[in-house]
Amino acid sequence: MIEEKIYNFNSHGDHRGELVALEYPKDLPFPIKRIYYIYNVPGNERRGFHSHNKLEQILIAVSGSVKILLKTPEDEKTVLLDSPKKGLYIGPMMWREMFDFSDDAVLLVLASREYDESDYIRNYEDYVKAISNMKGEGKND
Ligand code: T46
Repeated sequence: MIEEKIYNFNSHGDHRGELVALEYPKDLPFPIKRIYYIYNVPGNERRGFHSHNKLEQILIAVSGSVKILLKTPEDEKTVLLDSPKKGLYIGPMMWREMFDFSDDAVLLVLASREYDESDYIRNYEDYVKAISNMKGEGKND
């Protein structure tokens, strides 16, 4: 069963507005090696459609909202990101798709590793095979 891991960040709010500060190891499970953000996504577009071998990430909707589908061969779960105070952790070997971006959505991603195309599994059948190989290897431990 997929159990999403949500980080609830502290926001320093006063009459001037809000500020969220994220530090490793106090607030984050890994030191950040890379940051990217996704915006201007048409509401009917879906992105992602891949898994990562090693990468860990935290996704934050710093503006607007977006839905994240987390999927394994056995299960799937949709998580709504709609607050700059909420971070969704996605670890290795989890299929993800992002969809239903609001017009004002900005999806900020904190990543544990530098960009490396060879870390991606972009074909779902390859992903299912990789999971099944991992389970096979586990049986011999
Ligand atoms: C993920 C989800 C949540 C780079 O050159 N450097 C980068 O660090 C990244 C992330 C992407 N790119 C290039 C590679 C492609 O030519 O930007 C282009 C779009 O990337 P992609 O199609 O992989 O974007 P998404 O939105 O499908 O997926 C992204 C991340 O790639 C992925 O790691 O988990 O967001």
